[in-house]
Amino acid sequence: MHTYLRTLLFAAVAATSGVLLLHPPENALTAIKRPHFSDIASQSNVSYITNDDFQSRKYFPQPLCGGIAILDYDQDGLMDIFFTNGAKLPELKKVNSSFYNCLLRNKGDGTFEDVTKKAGVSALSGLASKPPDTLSVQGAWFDYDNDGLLDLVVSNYTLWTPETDRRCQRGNVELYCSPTTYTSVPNRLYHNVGNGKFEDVTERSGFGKARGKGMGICIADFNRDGWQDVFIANDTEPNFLYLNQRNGTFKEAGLLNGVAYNESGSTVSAMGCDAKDYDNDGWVDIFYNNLMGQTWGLFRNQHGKSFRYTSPLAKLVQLSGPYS
Ligand SMILES: [Ca+2]
Ligand SMILES: [Ca+2]
Ligand SMILES: [Ca+2]
Ligand SMILES: [Ca+2]
Repeated sequence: MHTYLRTLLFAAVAATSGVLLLHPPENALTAIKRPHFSDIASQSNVSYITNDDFQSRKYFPQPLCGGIAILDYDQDGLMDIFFTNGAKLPELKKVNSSFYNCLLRNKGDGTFEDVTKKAGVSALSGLASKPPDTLSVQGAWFDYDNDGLLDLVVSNYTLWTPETDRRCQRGNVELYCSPTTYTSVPNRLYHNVGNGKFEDVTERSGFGKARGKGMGICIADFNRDGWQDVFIANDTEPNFLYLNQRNGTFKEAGLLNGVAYNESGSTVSAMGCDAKDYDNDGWVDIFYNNLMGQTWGLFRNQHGKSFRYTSPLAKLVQLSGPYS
């Protein structure tokens, strides 16, 4: 190499090194700025452990066990935590305390108090009106009639009893049966009538007309008319979009709005979902995850008129393949 060029190259490298020495490497700054979490569970005296009564015989409800809701149940400005739990199988009964649900009250000092017994559950709430043997998956609070009281929507999966449980095996290996071997059911909507009481309005509201295998629930005003709408991801069946008709009823319009199926016109094992405006255009979009080997669904809201399946454009095909 020419001496002059070598000198220039050295000067350039030295200058670059000087810059590097004067300023910390970019990845070090990134490391400092990155948010991180500390596990503080051990600071609270909590005995909750999720118990799905796992055993060699695979009962259908086992993998659906355990959920978490974050809420401020006592309205003191601090978010509390509620855990659901499983039950002894196949009888599906909470035969001992290892299956109990758990409510943790946020004490505001980084610790939580187990108030499960103190809080109790009222049998007169009106929330126990679902058909017998219904396997529910998720609940979400929202005020669908804009009266200032939070109403409740519950996604339902199927009807199940120990007697109707199907046993699936490959050779001697126990398997969970395909969801398609189980019946589809409506989701449920409960109207908050005040004083801690609820009314089951599933039929009157139109929720009862659509039957699926409900999993994740997302609430948003997708068409920006001032009334909250509901998206429910279905496992192996078309997803639902319940559009609020502003008169106490909903119209299921998942197919018309392009969120029922993926780009190939197929259903997937949709599981959890979320509704956020991922591209900051002012219109809330829909995302769901599913099983390994399938593509997570991302639906871009087309100004409240319909949705467009944008998983390939957003490069979710490559990202989601290996994950559940
Ligand atoms: Ca609280
Ligand atoms: Ca309400
Ligand atoms: Ca709306
Ligand atoms: Ca958007």
